[in-house]
Order: sequence, then structure tokens, then C-alpha cells
Amino acid sequence: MSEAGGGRGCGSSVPQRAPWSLVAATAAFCLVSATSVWTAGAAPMSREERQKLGNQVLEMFDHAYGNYMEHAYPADELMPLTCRGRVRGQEPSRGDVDDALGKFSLTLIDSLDTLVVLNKTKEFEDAVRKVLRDVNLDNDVVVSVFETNIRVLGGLLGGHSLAIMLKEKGEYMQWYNDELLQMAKQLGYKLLPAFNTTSGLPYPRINLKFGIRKPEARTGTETDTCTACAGTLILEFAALSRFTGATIFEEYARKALDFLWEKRQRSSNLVGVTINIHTGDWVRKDSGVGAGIDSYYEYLLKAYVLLGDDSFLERFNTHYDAIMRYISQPPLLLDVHIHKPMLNARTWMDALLAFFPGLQVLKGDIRPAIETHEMLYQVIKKHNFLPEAFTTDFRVHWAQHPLRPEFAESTYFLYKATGDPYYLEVGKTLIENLNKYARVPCGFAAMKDVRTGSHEDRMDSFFLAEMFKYLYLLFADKEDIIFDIEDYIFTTEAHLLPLWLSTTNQSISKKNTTSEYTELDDSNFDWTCPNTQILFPNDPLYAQSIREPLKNVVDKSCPRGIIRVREESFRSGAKPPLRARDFMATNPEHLEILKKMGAASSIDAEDGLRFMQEMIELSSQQQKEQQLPPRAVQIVSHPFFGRVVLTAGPAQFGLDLSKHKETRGFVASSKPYNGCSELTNPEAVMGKIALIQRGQCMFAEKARNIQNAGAIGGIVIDDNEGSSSDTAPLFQMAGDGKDTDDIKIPMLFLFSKEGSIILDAIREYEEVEVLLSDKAKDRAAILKGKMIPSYIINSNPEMENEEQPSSENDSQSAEQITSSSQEVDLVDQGSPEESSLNSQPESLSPADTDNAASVSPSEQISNPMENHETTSLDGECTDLDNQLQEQSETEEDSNPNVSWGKKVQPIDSILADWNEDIEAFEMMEKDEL
Ligand code: DMJ
Repeated sequence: MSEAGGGRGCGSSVPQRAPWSLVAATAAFCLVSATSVWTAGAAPMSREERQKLGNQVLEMFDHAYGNYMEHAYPADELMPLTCRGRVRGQEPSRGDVDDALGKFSLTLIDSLDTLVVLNKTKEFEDAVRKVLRDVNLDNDVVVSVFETNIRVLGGLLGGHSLAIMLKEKGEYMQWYNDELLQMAKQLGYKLLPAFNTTSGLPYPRINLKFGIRKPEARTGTETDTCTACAGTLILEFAALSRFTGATIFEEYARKALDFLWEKRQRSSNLVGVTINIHTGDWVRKDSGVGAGIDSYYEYLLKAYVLLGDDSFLERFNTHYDAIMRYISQPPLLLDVHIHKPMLNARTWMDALLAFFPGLQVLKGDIRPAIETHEMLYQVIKKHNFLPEAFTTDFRVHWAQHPLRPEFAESTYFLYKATGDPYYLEVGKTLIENLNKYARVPCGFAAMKDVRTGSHEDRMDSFFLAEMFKYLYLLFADKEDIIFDIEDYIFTTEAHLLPLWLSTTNQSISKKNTTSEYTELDDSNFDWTCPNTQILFPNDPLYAQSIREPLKNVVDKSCPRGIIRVREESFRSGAKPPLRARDFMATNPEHLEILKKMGAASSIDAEDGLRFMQEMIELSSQQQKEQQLPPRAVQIVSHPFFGRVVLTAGPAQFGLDLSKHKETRGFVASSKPYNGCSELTNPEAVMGKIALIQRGQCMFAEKARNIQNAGAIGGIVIDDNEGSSSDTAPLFQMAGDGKDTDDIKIPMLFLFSKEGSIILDAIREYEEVEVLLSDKAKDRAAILKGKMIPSYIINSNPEMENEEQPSSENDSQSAEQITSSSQEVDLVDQGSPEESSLNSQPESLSPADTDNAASVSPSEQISNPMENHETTSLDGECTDLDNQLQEQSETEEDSNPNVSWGKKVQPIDSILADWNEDIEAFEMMEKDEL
């Protein structure tokens, strides 16, 4: 696009380093599109292959959208495992996540402009008619202002933008008369009461029908909101104002942004994660580029692109400078404290920050974008998806993955900026993983645990709004899209707004804005607009040369919480700081170091605080290390073929699936169903996996009864109707307090909702075969030896309609499989892990009572799912861990007084000593505000 078309380049009054080469808001705002100059590096991908991948994306979209429309619409979202709509109030509440659901057919609205990008114009026309006919924006439901803005208002505006584009082309949408825009305006007015605060920051939630603070509204008493929640409105609100001429929306969004800018921490120029909407105090003073803040930064830069207002670029550049100074520790991006920005606030990163490399491309800062993207890609290669959170040494911290699009977004932008076909290969991997691990017969299911491959009954609307757009555009040529994508800017939900809005209804742009930039000097703009003519001209291997040193960063190295402050002094021979994991209370040198912390220099004080922080994490980690990770029940028979994976709780007795081969077999219900006495149907469960209902007797007793009847495994299904691992913490089944070594078969636990997926499958298909394992298995391995068309394995779209395997084939191979399942090693050698668990009966349930509801899970169980990985799975960090082990052994050897593992001061008592210090630190932070 040209500047005349809207948007701004560097040709403004803002200090700059180089002219914008191309103002393509879709991607490389500052960059030359290098696709045409690429000559070396990763092998180029042929047009044919790119088209094939594009077609695959189209087929995947059809699978997701088609199932939503067929089985869920007009509900807000599809539940892909149970194949029905998610209607708020009819499902157990999931807390804040549900605030996106307003009974307004969310997924349909969020998908509107994706249909046009994917060249499904006819379907778009139908979808718009449905929105106009069916969607009600006046429901008595409390929704998130942020989510409603980015998904619904953004969706309507994106739909309107492309509807008028199509109308102008003269073929489609000839009947369209701004109806989507009218709906957007109606919704805009519904959101405005949220801004009725003295600060101008919006309340986080609003009742669509009753607004805020009215007794019927059930909202309006909140005091805090996240920075992104208050700072991610300007694109949609300004577009609404400029499309309609009603200036109020842009004014309100600008006011909120002005307030946030005023409240930035003045010495670091960072913002916190949560702010009090009445006082403007920072409630959470940690600062990063991921959850809670992410799109605030994104909207400052994009507001400049869309609205051409220099003040937004100045603010963005000021924050960006602070981010690169404090948060960016390439390839990592680590949260810090806004008042002590040299102090890391966490030792883990969240998945939302994966959008940041894309934003850096828009900014024109390619090198760190390539570095962070590469690091993220390696985490993905290890776990197939980006876990919601992962540590600085790349272990899983929070194992869920709700099919987030941020990494695909950054991949697209990096490809546009560098033209490096490597990024096409990255996109191809994303497609393969989605088809292999997330695709289920009724759509795509979020990953509940990337380590086990288990699913959640959830397909968020952003998956359709964003993922398919970015993936399709990655492989598309200009002529594959029916309009010029470079005439539009992507919102944070990937909705498209036309850049010509910058020259429309501009009258409000400066009204009511506060501005004070005198403190800024040229050094704030060091990162601005590097010119890709300089970056790339004679070196097409540029991106590769940046990735190369990082290529083993995840697999081979496990950075131990990278802290840069003293990098220089390490190099000059000074000792690295004492880390919590190395600390021994019996080591005099360690005690001496500890004494110094907090006493002398500020560096010592920082060491002390970090040490405390690490001790807290270590302490909770050690508690969790007593727990077993979740397991997977994978349905492998027709028509599931491994595509449905259920999260299961392990047992503290029986075969340990993490140490033995998985167990595979057909399922059969035991009689009696509770499995509390000798089975009356041993012939039915012999050689099979028995289903037993929870309750009436101990888990171990059930296991013995089915084992005596010849079962090769057991699945206990919760008797608590409606329970689900979506809403209840998963737990491990305890033994009976006695010796359980006689139980040799594996036992897993499913909540009622997951259990009923198996029970329903039996009702429908009679023969249902499952795999019990520690992690879902690759479908190719599952189907080995079976006559299955390759589309099942590869999910190759063109073959989707081909004949399915006959039931004859199925039963034939079922025999093979049954016999192979009998080869499973049933002899449990016992493990130290189990014996240590069994030796702590006080933490375990004494019995599986028949009154489950009266026993809280926390009383009865330990929770292996609780968000954090506790041990190094998959042999991660082995090399470094070995070195560390060797190192501690050497230390021990050289100091005969040190007895490793004995006499160590309990962590609790160390923490108690430091509580006072932590409080003092917090007080200090508060005073500085
Ligand atoms: C989307 O709704 C938007 O991208 C938002 O900014 C945060 N992330 C989700 C998807 O992960």
C-alpha cells in the first residue's frame, strides 16, 4: 500500500533512523518484503507445495467451521469432544474464560473476515445474513469488555470492512447496507458505561443488557483491571468512530490510553500487569510482554499506523526501549519488577508473548524477533505445541495449550520480513501438529496437557479468527487473495481494518489527549525503523545466521535463570551468585554469602531477593515432586483412531505407565459396576480393560477384583455426575494404606464427563479399544498394521472423503491388537517413586468413599495436574543436570563436613526467617509509587 492510502511511515516528525521502506501494515511495517530476493539458506518451497499447504489450511478451516456451524451454532463456541455448543450457564463455569461468551454466536462473528481472506465469499455472505438474522447483543449476561471489544466489536468491524470492499467490487454483498456497522455501533454504546470511572479506565466486565452498577447488572464492583484490558481498545473504538462519525468511542479509548501512559513507572518506563481503575495504583507491579500487558504495546504501535498520530509512536518507542533494556534477554523475554527492572519477577514465560516477535517485525527490529521466535519454535518442537507457560530452562510450567495463534502470527510476519523459506517449513510443522494432535472428529480440541497429548472440550473462537488467517496468508501469493491485504491492519484478534480510516473523520484525533514528551531524547529511538535494505542486501542468510547459534538452545542447554546484571563480572573471573537450587545450609561458604545478601551493595541485595524468590519456587516444586503426572486414555478404535485423548488421573499402585509399555485393549464394564466384590462377568472382562464406577469401596479393592477376573487394566469412572477435568483438579488414586504390590495392572481415573465419552462410544460402536499410557501416542504408531487410509494418519484433506476402513478390517486387526496387548509386561518391578509415595500414607486417601461429594479433593487426594511440571520430563536438561550433579558431588567430596542431603536446614524455616525481608521489600516498592 502507499502512504496516500492511509497509515504512516517514518516520514513524520518523530526522530528516526531510516525511511520506511514499505508501509505494509499487514506485516513488515518497516521492512522490505524480501521474498523476491531470497537466494540461499533453507531450500525454497515450490509454488506447488505452498498451494498444497494452503489447500490443507482451507480443509482444516472447513473442518473447524463446518463442525461449529453444524453442531454448535448459534452457541458461542463448539465443544469438539462432545460435539455440541457451549452455552453459558449450561456448562460448569470455567471462571474468567467464560466471560468471552455473551450468547452472541461468538465464533461466527469472530470468523467473518477469515471467510473472505480464505476466499470463501459465498460462505461470508451467508454468515453475514445469519449474524443479522440471529445475533442478539442485548442479553442479560456479564461479559469481559476486553474480549467483547477484540472479538465481537472487532469481528463486526472486520466483517463490515470486507463487506464494503466486496460490495465495491460489484459481485458479492450488493444488498449490504452497513448493517454490520450498525450492530457494531449498538455494541459500542453498550460498552461505553464501562468507562464511567474517574480514571477513564474501563471496568473489566459489563452486563450487555444492564450495563454497570445497577442491581441487576451483577458487575461494577471490581476495582482492578489488566493493562491490556484497558489499553486494547483504540483500534476498534477509533475505527467505529471514523466509520460512523460518532467521536465518543475514539475519545474514550484515547483517554484510557492517556491515563495508562501517565501512570507508567517513570524511572523504568514500564507498566505493571494490573491497575486499580479508580486510583491508578499498580496492583501487580511485574511487567513483561505477555499475559496482561501484551496488546497494550501492540495497540500503541498499530494506533500510530492506523491513525497516524505521532504521540502513539513516541509512547511505543519509549516503552520499547524499556522492554529491550530490561525484559528482553535474547532469546528470552522475562518479566521484571517495574521499580526494580534489573530484578526478574519470574523464572518462566507465558505463551501469549509469542506475538512479540511479530510486533518487533512491525517495528522493524528483526534480530531479536528471529531469536525469540527460534527459541519458541524449539519449545514447540519438543512438545508439539507451546505450553501456556514454560521455564527459562524450557521445562513445562503450565501444560495447557488452547490452540493459541500467536506463534503462527509471528511466523507469518517473519516470513514476510525475511522471505526465508525456513518460516514456511515452520508453518508446515504447525499444520502437521494441529492435524496430528489436536484434530478430533468434530473439530479441533485444545490440548489439556501438551506432555500427554490429552484434550480439553474446547475450541476457542480465536482459533478461527486468527490461526487460519495467518497460516493461509503464510502460504498464499498475492493472487490467492481477492483483495490487497496490505491495505489493512490486523487487530490483536486478526480482524482487518482499512488503513484509509486514518484520513477519515480525523477531527477527534487530538481532542482530550495529554501529552508531555519533553523528557524524550533521541536515544529513545535507537530501535526505530532499521532499514532492511541495510539488513539484508548482500546477505540472504541473515536470518539463518541469527538462528544458527540458537539451534540447540532448548535441547542441549538449560540456562539456569538467565540474569544479565553481572555478566561482565562473570567474564572477568568473579564468582557467579549463589543460586537457591545449589544452596546447602551446612556449607559455610554459602552461609557467608547469605549473610552478605541484603547487607552490602545493591547487587548483593538483588541476589538476596532473587535467592528468596527461587527458594519459594523450589519449596513448592519440592512439594509437587511427590506427585505423579497425569496419564492419557486414548481411544484408538474406529472412528476415533487415536484422535480422542482423555486426561486421566494415575494410581499410586499397580503398573506404572511411565516406566512400562502402554496397555492397549478393548473395554468392558464390570459387574457389579462398582467392582467392589468378585465380578460376576469374568468372561466379559478377561483380557480387557475393565470399566468400574467410583465409590462404595477402596480403589485398590476394585483393582484386585478386576485383576482376579483377568482384566489387563482398569478405568475408574467418577460417580459424581457432571464432574470434569475441565473444572475439577485431577487426582491420583491412593492405595488402601496396606501393601499393594499384588496389584500388577494399570489403573487410571476419569471424571464423569471424560468417562461418558467412552461409555457413549460403547453404546454407539460396541467394540471400543483404548490405549492407557503416560502420553498420547502418535497416530501412525497406533495404526501400525491396520488398514487405514493415509488421510487418517496424515489428515490429508483430499482423501477425507475416501472410503473408511470396513468393520471387517477393524475386527480383524482388533484380534491382532488384542493379542499384542497381551504381550504387555504385567510385572511391575515397583519403583522408588511409588515406594516413597506409599511411605507417606498421611498425604493419601485412606479410602474411596461412597460419598465422594462430602470429601473435598484436597483432603482426599494430591493433584498431579496442578499446572506445574515438577521433574525434568523427557530427559530434558540431562547434560546440564549431570554436570550439576557432578559438581555437587565434587563439592561434597572436597568437604568432609558436608553431608549432602542430611542436616540441611528445612526450607520452611529459611523462608520464615526471610518473610520479614520480603515484606520490607514490598513496602519499599509501594513507597516508590
Ligand atoms: C486472542 O484473543 C487475542 O490475540 C488476544 O490479544 C490475546 N490472545 C488471544 C489468543 O491467544
